[in-house]
This record gives sequence, C-alpha cells and structure tokens, in this order.
Amino acid sequence: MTDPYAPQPQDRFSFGLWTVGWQGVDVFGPATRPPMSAERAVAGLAEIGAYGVNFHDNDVYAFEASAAEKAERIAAFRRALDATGLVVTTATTNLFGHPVFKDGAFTANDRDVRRFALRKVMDNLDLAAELGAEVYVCWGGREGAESGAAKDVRVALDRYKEAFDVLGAYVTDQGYGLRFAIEPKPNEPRGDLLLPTVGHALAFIGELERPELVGVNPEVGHEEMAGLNYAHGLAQALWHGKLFHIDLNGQHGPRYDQDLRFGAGDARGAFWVADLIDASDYAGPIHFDFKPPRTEDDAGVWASARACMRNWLILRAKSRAFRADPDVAEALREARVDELARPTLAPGETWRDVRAASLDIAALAARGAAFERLDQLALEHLYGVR
Ligand code: XLS
Ligand code: MN
Ligand code: MN
Repeated sequence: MTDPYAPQPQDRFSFGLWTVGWQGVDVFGPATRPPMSAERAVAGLAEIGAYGVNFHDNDVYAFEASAAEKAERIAAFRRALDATGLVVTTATTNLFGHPVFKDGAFTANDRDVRRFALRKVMDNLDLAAELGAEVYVCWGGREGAESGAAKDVRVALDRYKEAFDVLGAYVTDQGYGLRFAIEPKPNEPRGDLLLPTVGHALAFIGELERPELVGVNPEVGHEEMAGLNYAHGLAQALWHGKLFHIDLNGQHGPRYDQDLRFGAGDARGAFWVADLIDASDYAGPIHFDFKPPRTEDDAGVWASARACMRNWLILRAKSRAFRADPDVAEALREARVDELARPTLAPGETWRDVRAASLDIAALAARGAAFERLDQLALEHLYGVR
C-alpha cells in the first residue's frame, strides 16, 4: 500500500535552507551540529520529498565572502537545484546577523546602515529573480528597541515605509515579478519589534506607495508568542488578499521563539490551520520555518523535517474527514454557520428596515448556539476516534 502521508510535488512543500542547516547555536551555548552547505541542504530536502526552498543571501555565501567566493557558492547552489529539480519559491535577506545591523537595518538610527541594508536587499533581489523566486520575505529581525527614548517609533515607521517604497520602485524598474511578504514577530531578538503582528503589518502595507506589491508571511510561532490565534490571522490576511506566504512551525504559547516542527506545538491550532489553508485560494508554497532542536544529530534533523510534511498531510486528511462527516454537516447547520454568510440586510433594505423590525429578544437570548457539539466532533477527528 502506498503511504498516504508521503509528500508529493503537488503539495508544494518548501523549507528555508536555514532550517535543516541550523547548527543549534543559542544564547546559552555554541553549535551542537556542524555547518551544512546550501548544496547539502538542497540534496537532503530533495531526498525527503520537498518541492522548493527559501534562502537568505548568507545561507548561500558568507557575509564576508569575496566576489570569487560568492560566485563559487552561488554556482554550487545552482548545480544542486539543477541536479535535484528543487524550485526556489522564495528568497530573503539576512539583515539581522552581522553586527552592523545591531540597531536594525531599514530603521537603524544610522543612515549609512539603512543605505547599506537597501543595497544588500537589492543585490539579493537580483539573485532571487534570476533563480525564479516569486516571493521575497522581509522579516525585520532587528527593527525594534529595548529602551524608550532611543527609537522614535513614528519616525522609524517613516523609514520602514521609505525602504519598501524604494524596493518597490527597484523591482518595478527592473521588471522583476517579485512580490514582498512582511513577516511579523512581536519580539526576539529585539525586546520589542516593529510590525509585531499580522494586524500591524496589514495596516502598514496600506500606507505604502505600491501596496499591491506587498503582503504578509505570518509564522505560527510568532503570532502564538503574542497569544494570538494564528488561523484567525491567516483568515484576515486572506480576507485582505494579502496572504503571500506562510511560515509553518510549532510553538507552546507566549515564550521564546521555539520554531518546533509543524504540528508539535498547539495541535488543535495546527488542525484549524490545515483546515483553513486547504479550503482557501492560497496558492503559495506550504513552507516550513522550523529549527530541529539542539538535541538532534544529523539523523534527527531530517527526521524532524520529514515530520513537518507528514504532520501537515495527517492534519489535512483529518480536516477533510471532518468536513466529509455527515454528523459534522448536521452540526454545522445546527450551529447556523451558513447563516453568517447571509448579509444582515436583505437586498433593497436600509437601516430604516432594521430599526422597524420587531424581534423576540427573549427567544433569541434563550437560543443555544450549539457550538460545543460541533467542536467536539472536530476534536474527535483530531484525536483519531472518528
Ligand atoms: C525568525 C524568522 C526568520 C524569517 C526569515 O524568527 O522566522 O527565520 O522567516 O528571515
Ligand atoms: Mn520563528
Ligand atoms: Mn519565519
């Protein structure tokens, strides 16, 4: 029998090179695993059934690389892509690792740092376009502050906007088909990051010169670090037509950014994410941004990467079984879920009709919502007893 949870190319699973490549360096200790070259990450990801990759410029070549070293590393990356057929779905810039970015990149107080950051992004946009990426992720890793007076947030947002306006002009002038996806995060590594949630990012995008070029890349853990419901954030991004990319992983509530494998955090939340995305018109890659825990050796790295895809396929199958269950159809009707799609005013009605209508408030108040039965059916599908 074929494995129903084996990844297929049409699943469009992708991973950041930095996920399997993470060496396990954290604030309390050094690497527990050796470095992994871009070509090894590509080969390994192809072997486990991934479809695509995302990369930071410095996942492929070191920040300090000479022009010759940079060309050699990019050539090796390209050869690995050609040999495996893996697609570059997405690219991004490392604007957080080097000490030059210690006070941020697009919003650093130092103007020269901001100009260097823009140049670094433009360099990698050229490579991203050449490699066929469609989305360019922008995580403002160091855009933020630990203290009050050191950062004028309103002015920082002026500079953040200026950066996206310049980059929008750049991709337009160059004729690149790339669109940007802002990745919100509430904190870490800065004490407070700018554009901390999906909602903040969506509001910001509306102020840009070319809002049509910019959407969001919500990450499970980042929304959950802020105590928010990730599926709700995705739903609102979809509602605005702004869900350009997703970063799937796992997190256990408000604490440090855990980047667990997808499905290993809030399992109930992950079920609703698979349910929402499966039924939506989201057409981007099913992208994983996780970190194999520091405890793992090379075998553990690939085991956790495989598990991300497997958990997605398991949860998607469970969500499909939930949706196909006749008891669920009945429970959905009882809960009047379809009634929400009916506009509150009938065609031709105005506020006058609403004011004139007589309603039996006591009867409305007494009516149960019947949500518990419906939610229990979902849990029973998730728990594997239906
Ligand atoms: C870090 C972010 C980062 C972005 C890409 O928390 O998740 O990995 O996805 O720069
Ligand atoms: Mn994260
Ligand atoms: Mn991410």
